[in-house]
Amino acid sequence: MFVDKKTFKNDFKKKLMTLYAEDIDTSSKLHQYLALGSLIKEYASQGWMNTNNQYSRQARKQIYYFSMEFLIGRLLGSNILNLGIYDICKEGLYELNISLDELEELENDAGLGNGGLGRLAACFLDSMASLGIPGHGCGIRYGYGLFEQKIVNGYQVEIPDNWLRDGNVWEVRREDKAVIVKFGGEVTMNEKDGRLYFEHKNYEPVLAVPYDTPIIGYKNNTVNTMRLWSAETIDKDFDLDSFSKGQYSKAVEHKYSIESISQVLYPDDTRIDGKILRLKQQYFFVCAGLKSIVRSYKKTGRPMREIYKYVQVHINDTHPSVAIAEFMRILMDEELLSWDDAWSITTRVMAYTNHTILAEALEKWPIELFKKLLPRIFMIVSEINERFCKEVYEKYNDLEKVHKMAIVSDGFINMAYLAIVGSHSVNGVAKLHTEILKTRELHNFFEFYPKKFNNKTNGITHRRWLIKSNPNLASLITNTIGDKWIYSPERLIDLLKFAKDESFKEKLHDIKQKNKLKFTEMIQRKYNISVDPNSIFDVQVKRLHAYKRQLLNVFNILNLYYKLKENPNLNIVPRTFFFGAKAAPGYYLAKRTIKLINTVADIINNDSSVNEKLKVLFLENYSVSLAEKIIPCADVSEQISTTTKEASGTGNMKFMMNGAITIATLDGANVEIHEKVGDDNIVIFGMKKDEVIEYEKNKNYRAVDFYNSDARLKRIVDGLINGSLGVPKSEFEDIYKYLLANNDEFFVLKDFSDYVEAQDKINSLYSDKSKWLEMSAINIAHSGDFSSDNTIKNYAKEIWHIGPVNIRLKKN
Ligand code: 26Q
Repeated sequence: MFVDKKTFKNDFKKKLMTLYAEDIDTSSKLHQYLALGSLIKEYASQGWMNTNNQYSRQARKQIYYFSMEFLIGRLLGSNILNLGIYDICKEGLYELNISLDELEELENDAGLGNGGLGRLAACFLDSMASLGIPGHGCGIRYGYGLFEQKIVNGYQVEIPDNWLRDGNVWEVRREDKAVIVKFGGEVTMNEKDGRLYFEHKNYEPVLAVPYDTPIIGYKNNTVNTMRLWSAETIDKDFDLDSFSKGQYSKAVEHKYSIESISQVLYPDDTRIDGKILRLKQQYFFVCAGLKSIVRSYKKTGRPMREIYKYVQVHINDTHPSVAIAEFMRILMDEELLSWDDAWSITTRVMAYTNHTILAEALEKWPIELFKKLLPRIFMIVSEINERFCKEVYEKYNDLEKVHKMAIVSDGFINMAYLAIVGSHSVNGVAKLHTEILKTRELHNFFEFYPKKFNNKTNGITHRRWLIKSNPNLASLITNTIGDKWIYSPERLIDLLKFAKDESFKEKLHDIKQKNKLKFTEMIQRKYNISVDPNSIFDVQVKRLHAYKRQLLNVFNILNLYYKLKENPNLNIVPRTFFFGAKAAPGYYLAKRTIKLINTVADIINNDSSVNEKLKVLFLENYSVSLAEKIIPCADVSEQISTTTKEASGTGNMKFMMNGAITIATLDGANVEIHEKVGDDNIVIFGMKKDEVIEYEKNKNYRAVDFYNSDARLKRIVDGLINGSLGVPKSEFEDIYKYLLANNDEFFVLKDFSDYVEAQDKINSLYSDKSKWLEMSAINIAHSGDFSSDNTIKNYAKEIWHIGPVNIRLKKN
């Protein structure tokens, strides 16, 4: 899109006036933000219409990315960037005495996700639009996103995230496109002319209203759509029946019970508890999404049996996997296709990505609960199961195998198995992860369907995570190698030639320092803590989970602290350890770990004998917008999960792209980062995959042996319960027990010594500034391969079989 500065300024002033009857001098910052957002959406609307028109005119295959989570973050800055008018807006506003940065800060993050999986969905939307791929998001418009985290006295406190309180300038409510979703009731079966008909009676209807958000491609006129569904009562305000009988509270209760379906995001990404509301959420958006897809497909007048040529539904983990049975229902009950035809179409339409191998995160639904809420869908799942079991039996003649692979077994429906059986593609999210799925977790299925399985290593959008969040680095890169990398991020590799160029490295250094300085000023203002911008910024930001091993990080810090106490002249580069992490509200151990980090931070930061060299900061409320600030400052990226447990990780890629050096286990995508940059440009430590697997198989790990044989560890672990941390002895007793009595599930004690050594190595590498900057440059150079553009190209080519559509600029 094109607009000149003068027009932009006028448009902006006019918006302020038409929306609020205000001018620049009388308007609040919030009104200025809202007016700007509304103007930017208007600028995008022509492209949005063109894109939609062109997609339907040309009958192009559409991808629908079904996800319970879209962790979009803020849109103002990235929308302006993608429209290609960032400088115009920034300068224009500046001339009006307004800071664009400041307005961007007023936007509430759309925190409609827990972490990696939700953020991946957001990066994918950005990449699909930017590559001109007709791909859209389909999900839930939660009234409340992931909770806001406050730290009170070192503990996490959760506050509801009322992200819509100031309105949402980006969305458009499309009441005209609402559909009805049916829950509960009974299904009766009738036969007519040799065909079975199913009638769903006494169900509870819920109105699903879509809200559309434009997803703007980078300077390519493409504007795709993220459609999020909101649950409402059919009778708009109240249950009119109860209302007219004077049963007011019943009427209101009914309204709230319906609306609760899209009210909150489940804040847990680890242990699954089979709550009926969660299943309601899943079926709610899946059913609504598929209805709207089928409706728009039917408008093209093409026969239903060809829909697989024009529609791909991608299932983001098992959460939307009821889509398989729901699509079967539509094709059979509504479109009157036979089972075999419906099945062949469904499996060609659906594709599934697996994001986890942790057993406790695999979704299973109790049959009784499922059947009651979704009676017809249950019948279909049962039929899919029976037919599949028969196939397995025919192939292997082995009932035990059938039992192991059954979709419905031991009282539960195994959603991963349903997703595999009902899709034409099953992918893992990093090479190692896919390998583990194939050889272990899903081995039986891999043997049965070898061709379905494939790997698609995750990626991140370099537009948000480099161009937008680290503009000075982006400029330096462009000044050094030209701007081809912006459209072809793999061209970042051209930077390799400059990895030994002193003048380039000096500039790289200056940019990092500037970012760090800006961040420390913010910390000073907000928390009144002074941080040395010349210290090493060592950052671990991600969800808090035992397998991610924030504990290991804390133990190294305590070790360093004790060493410094013993020898205050210890020659180390000053270091600041940053943590950012939300714990699931019911995850007790994770919450204790937050308290531990804050307790250690308090001790260290208030000990003047060490705090010139060592500081620890827990950053409250880690979120997409905070990530955009901290990642460009990082010198060291902590990716220290127990090997085999982190499916991929995506934070690791963001840090690398911003020039941090990674300290890592060979887990998830760290393996591929290591492959690219080589031994000299990453610091690897810890157990290897086979070692973890061996220990788990033989059950012969003894945490207590490591505790007994390493005096440093003993001191640290004992410190948890002997009062030396200045808190009641009971405070960290459960962490202590978890490590010793419960045998340290994630091998923190085992990897401790190796990790300390790796951290020493970081210290000495950093001391050689020139070498460090060379490593940093090499990491940036290789990071282009981890752009989600690359990932999406692979999905498009190998799973969706689709190419880009060139959206023409057309003015109406
Ligand atoms: C499921 C049922 C009930 C309640 C919650 C859930 C639930 C919600 C979210 C289960 C899992 C999640 C999120 C998982 C997740 O974020 N996984 C991460 O996905 C990233 C993208 O592929 C990977 O990089 C990470 O390694 C992986 O942990």
